[in-house]
Amino acid sequence: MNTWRRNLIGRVVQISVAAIVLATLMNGCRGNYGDLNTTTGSTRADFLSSGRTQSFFTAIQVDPKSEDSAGPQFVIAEDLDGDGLLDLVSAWNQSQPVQIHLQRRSDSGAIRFETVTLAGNIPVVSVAGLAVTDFDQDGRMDIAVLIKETLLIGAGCLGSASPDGDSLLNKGVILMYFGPDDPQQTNQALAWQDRDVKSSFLLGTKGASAPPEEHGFTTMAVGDMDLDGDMDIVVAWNPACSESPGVLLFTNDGSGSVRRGDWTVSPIADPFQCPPPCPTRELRPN
Ligand SMILES: [Ca+2]
Ligand SMILES: [Ca+2]
Ligand SMILES: [Ca+2]
Repeated sequence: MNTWRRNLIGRVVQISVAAIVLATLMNGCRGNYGDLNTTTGSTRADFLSSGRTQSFFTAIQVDPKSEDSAGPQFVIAEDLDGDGLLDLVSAWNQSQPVQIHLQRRSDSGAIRFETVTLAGNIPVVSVAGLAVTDFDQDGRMDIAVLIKETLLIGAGCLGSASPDGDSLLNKGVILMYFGPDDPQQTNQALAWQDRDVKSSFLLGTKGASAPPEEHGFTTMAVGDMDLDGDMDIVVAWNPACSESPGVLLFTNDGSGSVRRGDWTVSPIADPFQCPPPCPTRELRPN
């Protein structure tokens, strides 16, 4: 047998062995997911009944199943009650726009969540953002939800009188919930104090049917933008007033003004639309 034929046979044997080993490993690693959705009698059980998924993760439903008709839009993990266990906050397209899910542990370490729904005085159709931080600097976590569409009328342009807008447009606002002084009352809905950011009652384009990523308020970020020690809010806004910029900065004068809802709103200058002298921006090809 010549050399090239021996090499060919050797390579075929190597490939065959590798294929057998790979097939064996794949078969051994493949899970049986046939029972993820099972029917017992007249009861159909989905994967939430067993917790099994087609992955390495086990699933549990955090919010009560009876509450999930509106569908959560945003969720954030934060320790709300200071017990060292991460809790969850979710935002929903409904007039009770915020749910807090407090993590509890059994003696054996099993995780469950105690859900509390936070309502407000504003009718809510859809939400566009969620943030959790200590806005009023009292050491307790607070919640801000960016509401894309309320049933209230806001201002069409910055600095204009409110209400002055078209009822068919998005009517947004930032709604805040201040955490209770006593951590033991975190699971008491009435212990959370709600307050709207007055200057955020603003109109955007399109109506309530617009998706969250389009028209009116579309997203929100939080940080100490002016470095004065308190948290500020930045939102993206597709305004009804075509001359208004689309990114707004909300700053405050400290705890008292935050609690009253008195925030100062400032547009972030658009270098393509502002009058001279404008911030410069160089456009260069990559
Ligand atoms: Ca906690
Ligand atoms: Ca606080
Ligand atoms: Ca600040």
